[in-house]
Amino acid sequence: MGGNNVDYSLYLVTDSTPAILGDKDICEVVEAALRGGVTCVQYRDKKSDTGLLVQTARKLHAVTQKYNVPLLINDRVDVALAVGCEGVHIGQDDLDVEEARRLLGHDKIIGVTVSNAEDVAAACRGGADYLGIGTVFATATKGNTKRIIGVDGLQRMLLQLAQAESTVKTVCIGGINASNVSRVVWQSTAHGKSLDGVAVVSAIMAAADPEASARELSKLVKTPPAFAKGAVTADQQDRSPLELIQLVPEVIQAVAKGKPLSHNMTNLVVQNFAANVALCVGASPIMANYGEEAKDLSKLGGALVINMGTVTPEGLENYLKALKAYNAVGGPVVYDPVGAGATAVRRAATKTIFGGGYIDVLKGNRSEILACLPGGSAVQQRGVDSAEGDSDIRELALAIKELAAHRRNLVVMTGKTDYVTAGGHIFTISNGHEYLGAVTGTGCCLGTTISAMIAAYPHDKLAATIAGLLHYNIAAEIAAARSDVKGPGTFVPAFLDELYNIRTATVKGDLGWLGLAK
Ligand code: 3NM
Ligand code: MG
Repeated sequence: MGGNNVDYSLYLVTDSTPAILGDKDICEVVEAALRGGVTCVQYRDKKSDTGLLVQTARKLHAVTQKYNVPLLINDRVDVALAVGCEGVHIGQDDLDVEEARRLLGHDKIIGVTVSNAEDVAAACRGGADYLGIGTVFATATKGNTKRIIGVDGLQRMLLQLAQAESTVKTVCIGGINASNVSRVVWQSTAHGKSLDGVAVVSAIMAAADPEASARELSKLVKTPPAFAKGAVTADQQDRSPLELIQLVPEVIQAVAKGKPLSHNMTNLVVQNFAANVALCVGASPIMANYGEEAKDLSKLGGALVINMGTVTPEGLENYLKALKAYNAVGGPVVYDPVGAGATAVRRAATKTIFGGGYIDVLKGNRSEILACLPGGSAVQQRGVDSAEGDSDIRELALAIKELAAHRRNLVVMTGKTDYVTAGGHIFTISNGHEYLGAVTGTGCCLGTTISAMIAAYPHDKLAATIAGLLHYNIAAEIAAARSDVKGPGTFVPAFLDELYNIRTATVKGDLGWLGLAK
């Protein structure tokens, strides 16, 4: 079969429409892209007649041959045969792979568009050389795409291929550009079968300088994103609860010592409470909802909390700006999808945020987390009260483990018992008190607490997150047991006291070195 030695890493799909190509010459754009580092070219033109297709394809082939890069033709086996180029790319609505193979022979490359498990299985059975998996993100370039699969859908198909021990090559397509390419490639390596490349149309064809755009994309495809180095490792996940609990004082001390910035983009209800919680655990809070500010704030070594408790269209734009700013420098991000399942707006906003960047820690109650599961969830929320549903908890726990593995992040699911996983073990924390569920904003302030911990202890976000949960819940237990606490109202100030007291008690030890050699 053809195509085994093809470099698919930066795959250019052409577009001849005025909206994308403008008045530029397609051969000049493709040549510029090849100079920039494109490794494979597909000529895609849905409108021109056969004569013009063959003529243009011949010219393009002369260009790609100069760079020793394969040229594939979209849909048209007849055009590929006439031109003698390296192969075709066929969509689900076009002729089938077996037929294309019969016409082209075994030396030519055949790629197939796939967007679900059945497509993948059929394309592999048919003997496709590579799969174009999409549509990853909504894109203006192809309006009639059947489905937007997101990175989750992409990962599910890669997992399917890994399980089938398939050697088929893969690229992803749809809305890939310089701002998301390294994250998509990195998140896609979660399951042992990684992408062989990314396919783009507008990011190069519509660029003012196609050569520079191709060069940048080519570099980004090969470079892990800034936040990759802070992701939880397999070894870190493999620790026992005992090993993790021993790290808790160290994390609390790191917060006290580092006084990290906790940058909260949070809802109107909890701003004041969250700022006080941040102070009590030892962080420096800033409540800054304006996205433009995030670029500067992201450089101060803190962490960002995105809490969509009072989401608005403008707010969502601000979240995305801040998310990109923190991602760019590898600054940790906590996302609290408040009420995610409650309304269509919130479900869409959650999708937009996951598509817009990398989240280090996803924290929510059961119904919020349910709404974040890939493919969406039919479960509707009554409101934003902490849901203590009776859904099969084991099934949910396995779902969050898979969610964390897919996204390569941490998932915290709160409730009477809290669940924490980075895709390996599922840790459970059973501390806490029912008063936490009787006053507003305690879930949101937990997000703030976790942000302080991961900012201060960024090399071990699993231990940091667990330390945050323990600090928070044990403070609640101590506060609730105080004789001056009579109910939820008196609980709040006592809770702030005890968050503070745990920190100060943890860092009280005054141990130093004399500085002499052993
Ligand atoms: N095929 P851009 S999406 C040609 O999902 C094509 O199969 C898709 O354009 C699929 O890189 C797409 O400009 C267009 O988003 C991709
Ligand atoms: Mg097609």
